[in-house]
Amino acid sequence: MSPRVALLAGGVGGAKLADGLRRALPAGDLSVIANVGDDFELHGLTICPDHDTLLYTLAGLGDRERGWGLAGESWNALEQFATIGAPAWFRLGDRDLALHVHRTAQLRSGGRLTEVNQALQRSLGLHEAPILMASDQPVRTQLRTADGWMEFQPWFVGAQAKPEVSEVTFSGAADAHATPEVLAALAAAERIYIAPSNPLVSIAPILAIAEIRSAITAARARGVQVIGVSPIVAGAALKGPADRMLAAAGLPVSPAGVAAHLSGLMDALLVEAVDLTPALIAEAAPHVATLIPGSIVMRNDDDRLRLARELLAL
Ligand code: FO1
Repeated sequence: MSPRVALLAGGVGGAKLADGLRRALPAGDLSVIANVGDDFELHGLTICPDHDTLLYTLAGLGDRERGWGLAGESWNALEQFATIGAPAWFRLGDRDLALHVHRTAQLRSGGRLTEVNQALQRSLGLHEAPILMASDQPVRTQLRTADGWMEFQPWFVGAQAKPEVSEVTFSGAADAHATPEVLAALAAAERIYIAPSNPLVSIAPILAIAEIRSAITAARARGVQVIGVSPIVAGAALKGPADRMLAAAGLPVSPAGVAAHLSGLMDALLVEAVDLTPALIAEAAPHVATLIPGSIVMRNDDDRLRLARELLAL
């Protein structure tokens, strides 16, 4: 019997593991708790990039090359945005745009973010609507750079994550509540996984919500194991700027840095087998009791399923 699972996840790396777990588990046994720190407004629309990356990936509709957005997308609206002098730095495809327009209209009619996004999931074939928003209230990742404070997407996409980050905050997190769906998923979870997403900007905003942190602590107190998957392999991030950000935070660019950032929260961290040296074990020991060697790089669908099964078998 496989355990009921809650997965904390950001965008691209999180979506790959979520896809593997969804295929490995019986329907309804996976809840994905999505980062909301990347969400923002553009063209007057509410955009939830990590939710949408999870949605398109789990629905089998995502563009595999980019990792985000829809496969086979057209870009007429984007070209027109550029022509009329509207922001075109954030690439919204035509069909993706329809989703943001509909979501925004639903929210304006009084819908709750989780319910609106779950309806979108069902409309695209995810009948059990497994993706839960960490909060229905805004929690926004903000980064201090040499140019001042920046919102997440203008930094990540607009400035290509180039400005060095000296501080990260999650505005709104102190007042944000976890959703009833997230609290129910964590209360029912028999296993909690932390995806190989950027710990500083994809996982940290979820954990910045005190009710989520407490629910994870409560789960551990009743014997639920919290197991992370390292987003750092052989001294580099699998994707994105996690390696540079760990270095800028004064942490080792290794699974030990990931463990230090999530200190005391995990029972075990799955690392690529080649990374598991006595030095790494010693460095990570104050922050996580166990490092487990595995094969964690997900290059294709088979890798996603293999990693999911590896995690479930632990
Ligand atoms: N990432 C980019 O690097 N460039 C883009 O223009 C871009 C557009 C975009 C549109 C919709 C969406 O759901 C995601 C999009 N992303 C884009 C990905 C997103 O910025 C990041 O992957 C996540 O926020 C980080 O997890």
